[in-house]
Amino acid sequence: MSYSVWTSIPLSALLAFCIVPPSVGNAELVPLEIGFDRWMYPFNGTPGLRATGSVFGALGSADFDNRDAQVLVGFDTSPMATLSGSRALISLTLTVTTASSNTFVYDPTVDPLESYLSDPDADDGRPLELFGVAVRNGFLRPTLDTNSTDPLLFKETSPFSTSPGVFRSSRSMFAADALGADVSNNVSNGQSVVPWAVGRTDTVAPGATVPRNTEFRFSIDLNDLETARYVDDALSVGEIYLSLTSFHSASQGGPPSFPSFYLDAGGTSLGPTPRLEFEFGPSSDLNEDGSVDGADLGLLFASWGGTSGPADLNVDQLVDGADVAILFNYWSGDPAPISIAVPELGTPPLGFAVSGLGCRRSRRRVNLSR
Ligand SMILES: [Ca+2]
Ligand SMILES: [Ca+2]
Ligand SMILES: [Ca+2]
Ligand SMILES: [Ca+2]
Repeated sequence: MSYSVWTSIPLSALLAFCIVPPSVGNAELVPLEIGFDRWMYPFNGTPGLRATGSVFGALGSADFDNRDAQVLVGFDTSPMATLSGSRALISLTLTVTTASSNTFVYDPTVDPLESYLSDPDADDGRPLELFGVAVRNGFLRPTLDTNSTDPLLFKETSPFSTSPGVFRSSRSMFAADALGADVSNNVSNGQSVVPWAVGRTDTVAPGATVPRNTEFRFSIDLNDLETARYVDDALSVGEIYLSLTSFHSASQGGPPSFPSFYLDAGGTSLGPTPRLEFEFGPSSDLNEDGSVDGADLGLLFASWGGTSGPADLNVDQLVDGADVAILFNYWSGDPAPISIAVPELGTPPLGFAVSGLGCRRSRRRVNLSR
């Protein structure tokens, strides 16, 4: 079995930076509406037209994936092409809304692998887990274009598998880690995997049943460098895809015991459809003259140690070296600095070393700071 992964950014390009926790202040929020949704389940007879999509597992089955029913979502990120060219991405959150009524119990934390094998589950319920996606069966990547006739692009209505009657490890598009490895059977493979986010809500207590129209938010962990690379590549291409999964149990003919979520039903919907919210910090072009250069660096240093303002590029309530790193990442002046003596916190930035050419941006990039 082979698969292709839809990422290509050198990890080295990201190592000097990191993402900070979600915050407010000078941040700019960009919400995106759903552009692709697919209930990725072997017996979905109306792909691309579903009003809802459910997630559940099939542990112990030799025929079906452990993460049997998945919900795939995609978004057009092109509206952020300009923003992501000068600002650090500081948070990324997927929101989905339950269409199911009191069919499952809220568990806000990852359950250890052993709890799916031999150990008892320490807390009630199972978490909702979010991953990236990858494709196989000859597909090169997904597409938002539902009218595409390109056989190399997986769209909402593309076949679940190109192997008739084979359901395990054969789905054409699947939940994957940031390197493109299929995580759909991690339990039977004995692999502990870390989801990119777990669904959380403030309106239901852990251990309580979840009513219809409950919003779940997935705050994607951008501190993970591989995940950040996946997101960065998606911004470059202009499309991002994610997979929602869980190990809730399901029994044929029995009452629902798993979550389902509103989808767009091919253009109509019965409730709030999935949305994705990008949060960017302030522009590195602090003086708004169209260039990120020494003048902006000077303004940043003038704000050194401050706890707010546009120079706090990662919106962590402190102007420090992390913000300098972000500014360098978007440097467009000439020459670009490649080394700098960053002052200690609280110390006025009396001087810095500039040498050579480098650090010039040639593409959008996710910024990372500590
Ligand atoms: Ca848990
Ligand atoms: Ca649990
Ligand atoms: Ca400037
Ligand atoms: Ca900062």
